[in-house]
Amino acid sequence: ALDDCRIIELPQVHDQRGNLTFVEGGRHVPFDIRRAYYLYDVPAGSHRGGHAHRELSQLIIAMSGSFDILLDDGCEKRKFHLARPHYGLLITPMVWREMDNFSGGSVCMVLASAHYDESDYFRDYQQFCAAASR
Ligand code: T46
Repeated sequence: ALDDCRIIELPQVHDQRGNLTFVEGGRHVPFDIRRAYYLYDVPAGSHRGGHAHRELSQLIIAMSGSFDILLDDGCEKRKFHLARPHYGLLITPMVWREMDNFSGGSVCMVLASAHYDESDYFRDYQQFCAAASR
């Protein structure tokens, strides 16, 4: 699953008025978009994430500012830095994620393949690793 996680470059339309980026479900992301949410007013030094999803796929975009995301499939870890609104990080199911190093004023937007469902979360790392190694 970690090999399917990747940075996706999104289309950009530039003109003298500024830039425009768009994301189409099933086209720029390999899922239908069922939910969007965003993290903002994140205090310096905050850690977010610390969980994995059974079924959910997501695209994470730094709409403003920057932050780091560490992905972990239970065997291998990979670190990404997001800093531009026309790149998104695709995270597929069964990948643990941790987010930190949020810059001041950063906004993290997430496009998700399903509505919010707490039963889709692994919030315990040992339980996640046990399930991931099965
Ligand atoms: C993820 C990272 C990037 C809702 O009620 N609806 C929602 O759509 C979401 C995402 C969360 N919540 C509630 C659940 C918790 O009581 O908001 C509270 C904080 O959620 P959480 O601690 O999961 O937030 P993060 O920033 O650690 O994680 C979130 C997503 O949950 C997660 O899927 O990948 O952002």
